Amino acid sequence: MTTERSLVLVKPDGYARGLTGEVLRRIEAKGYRLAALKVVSADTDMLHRHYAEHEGKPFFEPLVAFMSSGPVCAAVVEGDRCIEGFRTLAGSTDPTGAAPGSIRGDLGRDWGKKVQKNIVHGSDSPESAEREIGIWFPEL
Ligand code: RTP
Ligand code: MG
Repeated sequence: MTTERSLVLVKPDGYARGLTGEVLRRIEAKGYRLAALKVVSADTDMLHRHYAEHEGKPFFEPLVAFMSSGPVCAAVVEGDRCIEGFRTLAGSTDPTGAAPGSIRGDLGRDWGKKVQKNIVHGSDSPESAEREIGIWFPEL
């Protein structure tokens, strides 16, 4: 077993569409554990830190604006290889190309626009997960 933690966000589009329960259901159905959970209105300082790897890219400021446009649900997900596992559950970044069966493939609909509203975020490595958990759950 390789027990990992991942920082998962239900982004403002997913939260506003009432998909939080569906995302959490899929996480639990897979066998991962919700180690921490809360609804947060993220400020731009948090989001700049969260998305630091994308600073300077053309989609960075619009992404920060989108992510601060409404509440998000933040979760610490725990389980065997759950970092890769959740990204598989999420599907590829662009909802149009995401596989059916995945969260983005089944539910994502950023029609005709840049890739932005894709329902969820999941950490991409153990290092990213610990860094991101520190931003979203400083109390842990
Ligand atoms: P995430 O970080 O949200 O789990 O998604 P990801 O790894 O699949 O995608 P990443 O490349 O890290 O991009 C972070 C988020 O930025 C938005 N994005 N917009 N070309 C674009 O306009 C563009 N590319 C990415 C998406 O919301 C993406 O999830
Ligand atoms: Mg990413």
